[in-house]
Amino acid sequence: MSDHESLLQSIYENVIAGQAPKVKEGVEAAIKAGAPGGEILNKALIAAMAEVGERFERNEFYVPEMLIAARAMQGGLNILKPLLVESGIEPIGKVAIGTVKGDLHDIGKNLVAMMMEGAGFEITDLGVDVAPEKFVEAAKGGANVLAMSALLTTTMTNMKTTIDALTEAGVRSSVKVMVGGAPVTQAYADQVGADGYAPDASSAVTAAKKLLGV
Ligand code: B1M
Repeated sequence: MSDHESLLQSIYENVIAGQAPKVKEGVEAAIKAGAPGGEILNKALIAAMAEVGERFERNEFYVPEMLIAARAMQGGLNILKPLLVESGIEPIGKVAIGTVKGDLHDIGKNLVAMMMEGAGFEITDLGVDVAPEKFVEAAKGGANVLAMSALLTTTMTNMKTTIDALTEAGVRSSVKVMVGGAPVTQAYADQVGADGYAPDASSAVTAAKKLLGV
């Protein structure tokens, strides 16, 4: 195993074990050793969370283990952020992003926000458990794109509720709506009347640019 690979492997294992300080050290060491940010993200951090999800499904992990793994991953992501985000560029559009009502998962949403910020969008992060009215307010406040994330099959339906609220408030046509998150598909996006869908953070950037024609 090369130096890079063993560093990535140890980050992967420490995310699963929820060892936040070791994940931070590992990400710092991998950056210092010249590992590309995309590899640290995909091969170590995201791969580890996928494994955590599988262990949860097999009843080998419970919510507390998922939570400490998520915290460890978020710590690693924060260190990686400067590599994923370039600052000082003129905004190419305003995006308000949030995880829909009832849903507390924020890692994917944070990653999408980081990548969009890196691509030159101005980001307003509405947080998690975002009520439809908050998205409506963001649309009224001048956002060009509303980006909704959902990780639960039980909360993805709030994407439709939010789109309906935008229509009722008379602002649906003034804003582009993008949806994403593990259970969300292009077919679902079409079904709820979203303008765009992306399966991951980097294609979310491409989709948002396409929606705004930039
Ligand atoms: Co939860 N959880 N969780 N969880 N959790 C899942 C989602 C689950 C699939 C696990 C499983 O069973 N295998 C399952 C959902 C099942 C379902 O709905 N069918 C589940 C469950 C059941 C639950 C609870 C109900 C558990 C319980 O309490 N019994 C509970 C719900 C709480 C709530 O939200 N109300 C719960 C709680 C939690 C924690 C709080 C412990 C923690 C979240 C911590 C946090 O986010 N701060 C947690 C975690 C960590 C997970 C897993 C393990 C990992 C999620 C993650 O961060 N992935 C997850 C299993 C899994 O996904 N394998 C699971 C990494 C992240 C980078 O990926 O978020 O998919 P993801 O984002 C991707 C893409 O989806 C996409 O880009 C991102 C980067 O590529 N994307 C977008 C995301 N948003 C986008 C928006 C876009 C475009 C692309 O445009 C707008």
